[in-house]
Amino acid sequence: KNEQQYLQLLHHVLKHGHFKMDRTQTGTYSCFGAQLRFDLRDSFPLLTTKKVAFRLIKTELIWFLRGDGNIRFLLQNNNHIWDEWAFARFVQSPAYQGPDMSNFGQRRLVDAQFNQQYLQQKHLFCQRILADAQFARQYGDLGRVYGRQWRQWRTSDGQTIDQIAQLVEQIKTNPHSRRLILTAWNPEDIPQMALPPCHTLCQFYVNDGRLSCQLYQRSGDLFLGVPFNIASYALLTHLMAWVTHLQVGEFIHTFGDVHIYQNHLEQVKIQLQRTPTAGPQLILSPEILDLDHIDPEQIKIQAYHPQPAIKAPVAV
Ligand code: DHF
Ligand code: TMP
Repeated sequence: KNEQQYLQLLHHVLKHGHFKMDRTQTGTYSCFGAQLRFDLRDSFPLLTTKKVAFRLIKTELIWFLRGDGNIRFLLQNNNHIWDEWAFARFVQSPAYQGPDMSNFGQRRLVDAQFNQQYLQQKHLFCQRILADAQFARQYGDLGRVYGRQWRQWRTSDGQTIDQIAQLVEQIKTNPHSRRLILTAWNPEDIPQMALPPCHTLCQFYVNDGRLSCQLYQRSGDLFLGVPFNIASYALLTHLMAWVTHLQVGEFIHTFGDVHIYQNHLEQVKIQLQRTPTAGPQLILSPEILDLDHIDPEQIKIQAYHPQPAIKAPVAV
């Protein structure tokens, strides 16, 4: 069963992960190398052992597919999952005049009064991104992240490559190709990214009229980010299959450093006590003709009956 594999990996990392201090100074239990396989034919792999906000997953993927790297579009869709990384850049810039926000990711977890200040400043920042297009251009941008690499990879002669358009074309005309690769890992651009891509590279594969996808994720926050990543790439596989007139096959999720943050241990234990139920169905509108301008309303999830959400702080 699909979700059981995820729970087994949670259990495995909890039991066998070695303690590792990490970039965010939170501390993780970590393993190197793991693989999950999700059969996409019968149901959609959105976890049922905790509620996962599909709305946020679809608007983030639509944002990638637009070639966008600016959080303004996310905020316009009431999606705040990337706020911290844009805010971190802003508070380090000379334009920021408010109270000291250095090391806010750590301080907000241990100092309630500071957390209030932080939430207020971040709220003001988001309001300004929405209201002021010029400010948004300057401080809403996360750099040359996923969407930019997918749709506008820069070449040495000043052109750009649209990897998504090329893939759609290749899957249609040359489905048995072994070169159906989508990569976000661009070494030249890494220094200009707010966060180097975690889902670095994926490959598509066609067999028996079914499209499968395998992702290599270099770094996986198993409790918080990975449930999003599973659903996001399952959705990408469905969308690619839709525009190339194929059925869906499998999503294979391969990990490098897969870890549980030390401050997610209680949450993980709660989740591991729960039993998964039948997964939901994905409904794509026939109005979707290309991947460039999908409306969130054109993607729906049906028969999703998850157990309650489990909150956890994200490490910045
Ligand atoms: N950093 C870290 N340390 N872990 C991540 O998973 C992560 N993910 C990023 C950017 N940086 C990251 C982008 N994706 C959430 C989920 C995905 C995501 C960022 C954040 C998140 O906070 N999810 C919560 C609440 C979402 C909400 O309702 O607003 C969750 O409970 O799933
Ligand atoms: P790192 O760049 O030091 O690896 O930190 C990135 C953290 O964010 C790491 O815990 C993995 C997590 N992450 C995900 O799990 N999925 C994602 O999609 C993103 C953007 C980050």
